[in-house]
Amino acid sequence: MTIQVIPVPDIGGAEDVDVIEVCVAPGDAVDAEQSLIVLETDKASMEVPSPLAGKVVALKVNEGDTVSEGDAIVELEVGQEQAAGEPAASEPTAGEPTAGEPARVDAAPAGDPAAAQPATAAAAVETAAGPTELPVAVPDIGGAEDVDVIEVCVAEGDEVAEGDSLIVLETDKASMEIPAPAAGKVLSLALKEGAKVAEGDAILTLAVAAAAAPLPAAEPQAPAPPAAPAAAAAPGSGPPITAPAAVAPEAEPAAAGSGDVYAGPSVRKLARQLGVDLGEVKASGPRSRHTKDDIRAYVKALVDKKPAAGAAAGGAIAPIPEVDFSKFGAVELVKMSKIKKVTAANMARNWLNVPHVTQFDDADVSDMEAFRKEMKAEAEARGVKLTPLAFLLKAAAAALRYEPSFNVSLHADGEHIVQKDYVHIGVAVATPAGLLVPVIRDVDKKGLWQLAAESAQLAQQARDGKLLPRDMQGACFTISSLGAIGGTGFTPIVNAPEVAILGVSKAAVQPVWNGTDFVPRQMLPVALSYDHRAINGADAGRFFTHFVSILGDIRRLLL
Ligand code: CAO
Repeated sequence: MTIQVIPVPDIGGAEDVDVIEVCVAPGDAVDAEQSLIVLETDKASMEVPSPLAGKVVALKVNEGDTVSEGDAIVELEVGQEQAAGEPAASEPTAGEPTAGEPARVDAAPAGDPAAAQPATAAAAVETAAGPTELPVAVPDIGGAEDVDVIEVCVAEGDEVAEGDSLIVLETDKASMEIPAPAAGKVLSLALKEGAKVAEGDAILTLAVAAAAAPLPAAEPQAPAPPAAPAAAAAPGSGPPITAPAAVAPEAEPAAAGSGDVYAGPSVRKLARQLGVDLGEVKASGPRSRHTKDDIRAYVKALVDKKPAAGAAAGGAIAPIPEVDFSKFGAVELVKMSKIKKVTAANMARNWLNVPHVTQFDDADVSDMEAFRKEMKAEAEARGVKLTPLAFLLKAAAAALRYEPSFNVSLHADGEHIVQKDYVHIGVAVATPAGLLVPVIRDVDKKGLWQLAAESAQLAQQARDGKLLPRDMQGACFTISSLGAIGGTGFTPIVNAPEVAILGVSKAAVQPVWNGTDFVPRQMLPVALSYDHRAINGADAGRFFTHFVSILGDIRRLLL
């Protein structure tokens, strides 16, 4: 067993290249050709495979480091046989590739200037004056043949700047963007998405200002650097322009990097900038490739769902899981009415924003009900139906005046409360379209007949869909009565920015202890929910006791 240091191979002379992924850990057994790290420039990503099989003894780079050719990646414990047959991996021989060079070298030898030569024989065309037509061809891509064009980033007529991506190529090991060698206008495209290309194949023709046309590469560099022009010829002076090489010509085109994720370097860069794990993102591109739009959609969805973040820590709301109910039986999707949707949103808003406290009590409405029945004939004569609601409105208005801390709203500035000197009360009305809350104004100034008439009229308007927005605005407090329907109690949700709501259940005769006997009394269960930011329990106790005492003896309304 010997220890071999595996260095960064020839990466086309690129310096300070980002290590975006370390694919192995100390103790891992790796096969020859297994990826050790993934490197990424702004134009290309590439995996660096292990030249030898062995066991990782130590990591010499971390994710986020930058590396250049020759920097140590890992220490590998390898068998004698392998070690003997290979040149020392710690001595990278970029430019002198040999069978044992620890970089994957599938292309023209790195030291061969031909590797950087313009690849096609097409001639650039110079016009006498004005723009020059500049054919742009696929640069040296490490000798790879039949490479897929997975994206054409420009269209005919587009203006491009030097360095803008023209096309994206992808093999099973790498994706690379081919940048424009010069600024100009795309005159014609020579290929489409899905085409297969090799070095020298025409990409497009650019119209460039003569002065902007790239100069010929005097002496092609060896090896051609990954992000610099591989070769350029002056228009009209012979060889065509190849687009700048986007990836180390020696490097086997790089892999996606994380599992089955396929994405171009610029997409990966965007993902990294936003801290997005591409493995989590749904790919919509051809052959399940990730696009920038996929990342944007993913981030947008996260932002929209923001309250769910941190749910595991108990700091927010976890989303309710989506369930395919049809697995359990017949289902039908029924469209929600607009009112139901608004109600749902408002309920969730109020429930989440308002720290609710609900107090319960039973009002002895025996005398009130006796009085109401006495008034029945008179009510009929007036064309009014006198229900408990008018009494509830009147008692609530009196309690709001008695305990003004209930007649407030919290100011949005968080510094003030808004104390109201009017008493408008909303009444929840169940309608076929959903819940509506018309508002009766100045309840404290109106008599029972008027309140009965107005509430009946507004309830009817609500059921007929004839309420105007102003009919539903300005309430200080809400009454939600399920008394005609049933139930012994419920906890109503405060209708913010109001700070309290009364829930009324069904009155029933109950045995009540009067100190000596159980006597049958008509008891009305009531519940008071309030915003505990605005109202404290003692205030609520006073309000509720006063309210209940009025219902117990409506003569108190005169006091
Ligand atoms: N206990 C026992 N009986 C009651 C009662 C109570 N708390 N409240 C009303 N009743 C009786 C009425 O006296 C009337 O009986 P009579 O005809 O014998 O007098 C009957 O129930 C029907 O009353 P009503 O519903 O016509 O009139 P109302 O004034 O009591 O209520 C309204 C009006 C608009 C509040 C009601 O129609 C309504 O829509 N309630 C539903 C509100 C709602 O959905 N709240 C929930 C909101 S949160 O989800």
